[in-house]
Amino acid sequence: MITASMQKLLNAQLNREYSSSYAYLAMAAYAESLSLVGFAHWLRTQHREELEHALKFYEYIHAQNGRVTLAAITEPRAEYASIFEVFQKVLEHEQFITRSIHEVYAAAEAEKDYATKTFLGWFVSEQVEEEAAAQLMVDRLAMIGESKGSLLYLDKEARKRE
Ligand code: OFO
Repeated sequence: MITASMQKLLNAQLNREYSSSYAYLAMAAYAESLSLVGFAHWLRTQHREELEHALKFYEYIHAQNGRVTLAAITEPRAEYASIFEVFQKVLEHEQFITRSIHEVYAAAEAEKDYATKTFLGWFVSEQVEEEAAAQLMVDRLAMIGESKGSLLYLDKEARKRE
């Protein structure tokens, strides 16, 4: 079982995963509006992964005989200055998620809630990969500057994400 305060923290994280998912879908829609279908694919894949993350929290809370409560999802931003700005926001957002996962992990540690710590360990590792993937996109987009040809090349590369 989990404590009431841990349940609250896990539900809040579940909500953040859904909000992330929704934000990435809005970013995908922005990329679609520019006909950058490869970046849109990358962002939709990210959207789906966040849904899976949210469900992991859902299942874990229930497995611990807790109660899932769903809160409102933040309305995502629809417009951006460029695809470069989109990926800067992806990176910032993943850094924010890393901090929030670490906070829940620290709370589990303080409560000596070893099961929740073990559950969150997967997310701690996942965040290292998520930040690295976003950082790579930011670095590459920064590298190409205003070159449309290079942007289309990166768009094609982004389409390969599984
Ligand atoms: Fe993008 O991260 Fe979920 O947890």
